[in-house]
This record gives sequence, structure tokens and C-alpha cells, in this order.
Amino acid sequence: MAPSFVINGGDFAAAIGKTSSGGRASSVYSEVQTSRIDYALPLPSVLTGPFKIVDGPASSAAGNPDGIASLFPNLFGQPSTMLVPTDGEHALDSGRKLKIGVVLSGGQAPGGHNVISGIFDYLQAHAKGSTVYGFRGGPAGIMKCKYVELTPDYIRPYRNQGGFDMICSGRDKIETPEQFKQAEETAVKLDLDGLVVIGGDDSNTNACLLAENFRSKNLKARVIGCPKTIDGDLKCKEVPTSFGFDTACKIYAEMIGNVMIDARSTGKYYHFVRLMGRAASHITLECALQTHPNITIIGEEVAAKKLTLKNVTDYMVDVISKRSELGYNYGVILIPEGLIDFIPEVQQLIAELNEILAHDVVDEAGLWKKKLAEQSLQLFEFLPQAIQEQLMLERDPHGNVQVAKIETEKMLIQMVETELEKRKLEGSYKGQFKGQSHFFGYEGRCGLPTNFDSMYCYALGYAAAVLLHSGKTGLISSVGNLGAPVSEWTVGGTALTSLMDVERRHGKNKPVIKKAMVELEGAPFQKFASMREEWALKNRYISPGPIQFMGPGSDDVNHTLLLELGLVAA
Ligand code: FBP
Repeated sequence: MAPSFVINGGDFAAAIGKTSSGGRASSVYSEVQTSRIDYALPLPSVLTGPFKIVDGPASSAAGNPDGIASLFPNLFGQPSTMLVPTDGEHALDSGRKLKIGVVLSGGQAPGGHNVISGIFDYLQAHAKGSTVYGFRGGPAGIMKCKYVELTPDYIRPYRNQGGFDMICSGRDKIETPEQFKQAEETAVKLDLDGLVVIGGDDSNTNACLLAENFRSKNLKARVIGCPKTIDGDLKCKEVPTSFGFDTACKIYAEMIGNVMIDARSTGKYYHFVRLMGRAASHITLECALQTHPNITIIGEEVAAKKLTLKNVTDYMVDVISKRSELGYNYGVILIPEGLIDFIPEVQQLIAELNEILAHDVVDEAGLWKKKLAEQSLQLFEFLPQAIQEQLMLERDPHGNVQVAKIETEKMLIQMVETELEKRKLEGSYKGQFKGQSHFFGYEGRCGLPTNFDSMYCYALGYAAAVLLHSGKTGLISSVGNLGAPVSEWTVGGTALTSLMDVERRHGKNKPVIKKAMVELEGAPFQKFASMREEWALKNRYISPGPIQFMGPGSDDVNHTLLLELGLVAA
């Protein structure tokens, strides 16, 4: 086993010892963790010299602009902004001290600590004497005014480390008038100039609502969002990727590569791997591009082709049968976490269940089922009991089905088994099938961030602080040109309202940031589609191995981002 050592000497130990946050003070750090603390983070060159802030044209919305305009009367239409190098003095260095709050919201994503370090370091460099408050436990920390004042010593052990444990996260939502009032009280009590919300699509929607609310009440606190989610579904032209996606995919790809070699070594298992990603299949697609599995299901394709559960099962069974004829009774199958939600018949069932759960009592006798349409009732009764129960679980605070808890991989193993037995009886399948189920999800959310995520997050944090320092609100920190060396990355802020649409949640119409789903015409999917037949029947497995922090591959960026930026051939 690789030796670990307790940090018990030198300046670093003194720093951690003094600045305990409860979590890491008495921690044992591995050599790799320790070495990452001092990993030097380059900044985009625009952030290292004097710059000016240039506003773009008026913005609109991703959908339903009239609805968004009426929900955000103070923010709708505001321009996005870019930092442009200039001569002379740093435009914002006025000696003004700021009081900034920061909150981590939603699921963990590698790199979150570096966003906070970036905010902190910018203020140290350009608004010396500023204060940074870390709200504890997510948005609830804002509402309850639970915070910790961040200092250099406090932050140091978390630099370039995974997890959100510096201040922890939570999924609470600030939505009722009382909750907005509590947030206002906190902003006034701490005399906040600004708040940075580090979160996914729902949390950034919440950030925009807060920005609107603060402005409507004439509070001085501004609100800036940061794009976080391993799911990769918070992106647009100005925000090419969300942080955490790169690291999480590389961790899962390593595990998939290992399972592939296991499959080839024993020759007797089909590994069904469900991958996190909630609604979108970006993680599954990226992992497929990194590892070349035999079968990969992409939820967005299933929805576009209106496939049923039976169609998906038949596709798997066809490949398994053909592979068996070639002498391969093993393989690896990737399934996106949100698959079940993409199958139109299941989508309909979930929509009906959402309405029932939001408005009715779910009685044990099952009388509530009478509210289901005939087709949905038939499907519900057809599903294994475990899946029925998982579909009925409480929704998350944003009204989403908790897909992480639905064991689709187990359901598919059962369905494939049944179909193969049928084909065996008919004589069209002569192989052996044994399914092994895996869910790779939480394992990828708190790993040590890749070099890319470390640097990207630091730049996002720096940018968020610049935007607040310049008095901006309702923007999401935006760092672009990510295929180029860091020095050439662009920095700015994108109007959050420009990313919004109106969706039905908890039985009501709500503003939401439109999720970026896998585009079937996009380069990543096209690349996969051009290779999948070969991967199905010939074993082209790739085992990427663990994330590297130096040497070969350490600065590689994920395939999805490179393909989307047009930097590798589709
Ligand atoms: P965010 O959208 O908040 O980044 O969370 C992503 C995610 O990891 C999903 O992939 C997954 O479905 C969900 O969180 C799991 O939620 P929880 O942490 O509440 O179990």
C-alpha cells in the first residue's frame, strides 16, 4: 500500500492545525494530496494585467422571452460582458474593500474549492482587506446566516483538493417569500457587497432569482453564478463546460477500463455500468469516447427515436447474440443514469406521477393509481417492484425524480436475461449470459481535480470576484477559449436570464436554465455513432488508467470539449 503520512510538522501543519474547519484539521493527507496543495495555477493573461470591462449587446432568453422578462423585470435584457486587456492602471484597484459571501450548492464536483481560492486570491490582490464569508451547508447557510470567515490559513489545505468540505454543500432552494426575506436579512446583517453561487442549472436559476430580488429591494449585494456540475449539462457558447465534468469522467473512465480488462480476463460477465449524469447523457458519451465499450445507450437518442424499453432491450440482446456467435460471452455496457426518464412511455408515467405526488395523497391501498392513464398504469404494473418503489421516492427540492436511486442497470439485466432465455428456447441464441451491475456515481464527484479542472475553477473564481468588484449582478462567470493555453483563455460574464426558459416543476411553471442535452447532430455524438458498430463486435477497449497530474496525458482535455470546440476531427 502506498504510504500515507500524517501532516504533523512544518508550516503546513501549523496552518492546518490553526485553521481547522472541523473536517481537515486532523486529516491524514496522502503524498499526492499534499503535493497538489502547492500546484501552481496559471491565470488567463487578461487577469494578470490591467483590463477594462466591455458590455455586449442586450440579451434575450433561451426560450419564452416574454415569460422570462416578466419574471425578471430588473435583469432581463442586460448584456453579457468581457474583460479586455488595456494599458495603464488596473481599472478596479480603488482601494475599496468588499464583503463577499460564497456558497456551494447542489452535488459535489471536483474543483469547487479552487473557485473559492480564486475569489479569495483576487480580493487579496486587488481589494486588500476584503472579507470572504463561506456560507455553510449550501443555500440553507445563507437563509440561516451560518457562515465562516475564510482566511489564508483556512483555505490553504483545500487548494487543488476534491470535495466541498471546506464549507459543505446542500440542495435547499431559496424560493418562498419568507426564504427570500431571510436571504435579504443575511445580506444586510453581513453588509454584503456580493454573493457567489457555485452551482448547477437549478442553483444558478436560484442565483438569478436572488439577484433580481436584491435589486428589486435596492440592496447593494450583487449575485454572480459559477457553472458547476459533473453532469456537463450547464453550458452554452460563452460557458463551454461546467467544472467537475472533466475529472468525474476521467475517474469513471478509469473504472470502466478496469472492468473491461476484467471482462476480457474472465470471459464470462456482461458488466452493466450505470453512470451518473441525471438528465443528460454527456458523462456516458464522454466515457464511451474514452473507453470504447460494446454497447452505449444515449438517452437523448432513445428519446429522439421514441424507443420503448423493449426496443432498448432488443438492441442489447441483438449485440449480445452476435458477440456470442463470435465467441464472446462477455462485454461492457454503459447506461446513463437518466435513461428511464428519456423513454417516452416512462416520461409520460413520471409526469403523471409528479402531478400525483405534488397534489394527492398516495394511499397504501393503491387508489391513487386510478389517476394514471391506462397506458401508464400498464407500464407501472409491468415494471419490477423495486423500480416502482424507486419511481415513487420523494422528488428532490427542485422537483426532479432522484434518478441516482433508480437501478436501471439491474432492471435491464433482468429484461435482457428474460429475452435471451426466450431466444435460447427458439434456438436463435446459444451463448451464456451473466450480468454484473455497477453504478458509478458518487465515486467521481470528489476526486482530486484534474489539472484542467484545477485551473478552470481558479479562473472562474477569479472572474466571479472581478464581476462583483465591478458591480455586476445576475451574470454567470464565463471562461472561454479553453482549447488554447491558459494564458489565452477569455474571461467574462454571461447574463443568466439569457440561459433561461420556462418549465413545469412541482406542478407549476417555473423559470429554469435550459439544460444542455447531448445534441445528436453534435460532434461528440457523431464521433461515437461512427464508431459504435465496430466497438460492439470487435473488442476495441481502452483503459485510460488513473488521472495523471504530471507527464503524459496530464494536461489532456476531455473529448467532448475538444470535439465541441472543433479541435479534433469528428
Ligand atoms: P448537480 O446537478 O447538483 O451538480 O448534481 C449532480 C448529481 O451528481 C447528479 O449526477 C445526480 O443525479 C445527483 O447529483 C445526485 O444527487 P444527490 O447528491 O442528492 O444524491
